[in-house]
Amino acid sequence: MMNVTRLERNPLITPADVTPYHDDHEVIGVFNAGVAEYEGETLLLLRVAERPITNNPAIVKAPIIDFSEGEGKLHLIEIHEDDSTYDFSDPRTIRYQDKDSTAYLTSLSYIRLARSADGEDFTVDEEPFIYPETKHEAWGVEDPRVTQIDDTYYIQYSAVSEVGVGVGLISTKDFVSYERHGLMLHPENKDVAIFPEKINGKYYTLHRPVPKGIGRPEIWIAESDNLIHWGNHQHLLGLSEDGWDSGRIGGGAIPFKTEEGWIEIYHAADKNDRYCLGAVLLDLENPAKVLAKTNEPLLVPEADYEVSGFFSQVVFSCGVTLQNRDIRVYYGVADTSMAAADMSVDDILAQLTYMKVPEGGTIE
Ligand code: MAN
Repeated sequence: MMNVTRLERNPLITPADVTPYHDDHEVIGVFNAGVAEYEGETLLLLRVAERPITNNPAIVKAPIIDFSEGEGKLHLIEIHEDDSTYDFSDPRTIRYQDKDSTAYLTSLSYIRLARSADGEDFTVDEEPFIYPETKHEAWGVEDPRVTQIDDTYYIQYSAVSEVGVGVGLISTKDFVSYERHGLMLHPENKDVAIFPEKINGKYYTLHRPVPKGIGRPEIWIAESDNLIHWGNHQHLLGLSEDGWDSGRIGGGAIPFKTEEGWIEIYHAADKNDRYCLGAVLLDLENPAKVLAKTNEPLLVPEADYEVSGFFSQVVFSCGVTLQNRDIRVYYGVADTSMAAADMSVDDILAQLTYMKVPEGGTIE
C-alpha cells in the first residue's frame, strides 16, 4: 500500500502570498516550482503567473513582453470576447478557432524565489529572479527544474514565445546572479530534467518533444558532454491507450539515485487533462533503460486544492528533496498553488511493475 503523506500545512504557497510585480495585474498562480537545497535552506523557484486586470469584462487582455525596440517592455494585447477568430474556452490560452494553435496566453509567467529553513514555511522574495529577457521568452518563462552539479545549479525551464515552447538553460552558484546559456532544446519541447551527475562519462537529460505528424507527447532521453549540446536522443517511455497516462506524459522532478536505480517522478495526463504523478526506475549505468514503472499513479488529484483551481485536477512536480530513503515531493496544484507530500523510496519501489525480460535475453 502506497503511503502518501500530504503536509498538513498544504497548500504551502498560494497566490494570496505573492504580491504582483506588474501594476494592474493579479497573481493567478504560484505553482510548478523547481527545488534546490542551498546553504541549509530549501529554495523553491516558483512559477508566478500574473494576469492583467480588466475593467471591461468584454475585453480579454493577453500580456507579452515586446522586444522590438531592444529592451523588453510589457505590452497588453486586447481582444473582444465576441471576436470569432478566437476560442476562449481554455482559461490558460486564447486559441485560434479555425487553426490547431494558440494565439496568446492569458497570463505571463516568470520565476520568483521562496526560501525556507524547514521545507514547509516559505518566504517569497519581493522581486522576480528570472524574468523574460529574450525574444524566445516573450510569452513567459515557466516550470523550472534545478539540477545541482558540484557547486553549480542548472535551471531548465520552458521559454515560451510566438515561435513555440523551447527549453532555456541558466546556471547560478548563489541564486543572486546567473549566466544564460540560451536554448538547450528547440520547440516544441518541455519537461526537461537533467540528471545530477555524469553517468559513464556523459550528462543525461529527460525531455518531452511534441510530435505533430507522427508520434505523441512522450518522454525521451538525450546525452551531452557539456550540458548545452544534446544528442543521441532515444525514446524512453510511452503513453498507454487508456487511463491516467493516455494523454501526455513528461519528466517531472530531477531524477534521484538509489541502490536500485534512478527514480524519476513524472507527470501523466489522461485524455481529459487530469494530471497525476507516476514513477519510473531507470538503470543506474544506462538511464536509457527502463527497469520498472508504476502502472497505477503514485499521487492523484484528491485534496480540494488539487481538485479545483485555475486549471483543475492537476498535480505537477518539478522537484523533490531526498533524505536517506524518504522523499518530499513538491508539486504545483491546479495551476494555482504549491503543495508537498512525503513518501518513502521503499513504498515507491513496491508500487513498480518490472519490465518483462525476453527469454534468454536482458531487459532492453
Ligand atoms: C500549456 C499550459 C500552460 C502554458 C502553455 C505554454 O497551454 O501548460 O500553462 O502556459 O502550455 O507552455
